[in-house]
Amino acid sequence: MKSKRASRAMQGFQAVWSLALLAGCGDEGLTQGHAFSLQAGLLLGDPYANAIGPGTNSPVLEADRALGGPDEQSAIVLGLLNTALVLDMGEGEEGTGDLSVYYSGVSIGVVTYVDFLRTDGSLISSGLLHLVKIRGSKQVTDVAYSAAPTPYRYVRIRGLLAVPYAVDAVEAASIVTQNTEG
Ligand SMILES: [Ca+2]
Repeated sequence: MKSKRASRAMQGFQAVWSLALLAGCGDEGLTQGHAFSLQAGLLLGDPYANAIGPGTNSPVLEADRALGGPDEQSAIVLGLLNTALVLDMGEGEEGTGDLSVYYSGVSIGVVTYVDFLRTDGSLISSGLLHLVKIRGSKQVTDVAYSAAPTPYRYVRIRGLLAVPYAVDAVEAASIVTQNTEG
């Protein structure tokens, strides 16, 4: 009797623990500022990519899955030379701050680059993209934008030789201020 009650209590504990894990899932790594910028983005404009930009090449599979907010659907950047995923932040929604990259599928910790581009495709600056080996199913990391607040229209995420990875979404910490009154 005593052991039965103990085991029932244990089951209850496990259920609560599982729920806590579920509830907490996805919040890890997201800072307060991140949540704030997400909300501000919804009010003022879209901080996510709107379209595939020029220069995206065939070693990127399902590139359009990197558009919009994180939804666990990812573009696959194959581990081939000169692979590039170029994302268009949108006209009037150019990024002006650091870029958060939602990614997954990394087998070893590696570093690549994100290029920040003007509307004409010219390079403004590049930032390091640190991809850590994924412990869970997804990860988010910030790429520093050194030329802030110069607006960037496109971001070019460079591939890595022999190390494929998946990009779910990109999010600018800040975007050009939109005049909602038109
Ligand atoms: Ca996605």
